[in-house]
Amino acid sequence: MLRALLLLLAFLSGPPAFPAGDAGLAVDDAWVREAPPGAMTLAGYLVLRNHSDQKQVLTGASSPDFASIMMHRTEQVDGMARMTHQQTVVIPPGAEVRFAPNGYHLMLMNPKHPLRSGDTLRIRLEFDPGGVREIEFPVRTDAPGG
Ligand SMILES: [Cu+2]
Repeated sequence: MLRALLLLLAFLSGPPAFPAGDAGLAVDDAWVREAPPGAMTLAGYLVLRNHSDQKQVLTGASSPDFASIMMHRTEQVDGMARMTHQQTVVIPPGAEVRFAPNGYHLMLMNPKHPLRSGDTLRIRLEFDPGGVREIEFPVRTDAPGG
């Protein structure tokens, strides 16, 4: 709620509505789900909003806290949840793509140290043509507002 208010205030304070270099691409509601100790993977979630009139493509992600990060999508196939690797994720002009449980997620592989609820980590997202964005992901037990 406070965050929404701050965003509204930022918007009302006049142009530019988006910071220089933003390229009309907003990244919101980023979080990582806390996993049991020793877990080899964690899942990261966020919302990508493309306010521009050109397609944006998420082409990769990385973080010093993980050996690697992949984009996955969970889909129901014959009643079974199945994760498929996504080489890229396209955000069409004017559209938003939600990374959320049971859908798209960042698959965070092999954490280099324990991550507990309350920690914050940084993940580098690469967009074409939007460029590189460093996003803070709080570690939580459940979705923001959920
Ligand atoms: Cu996955």
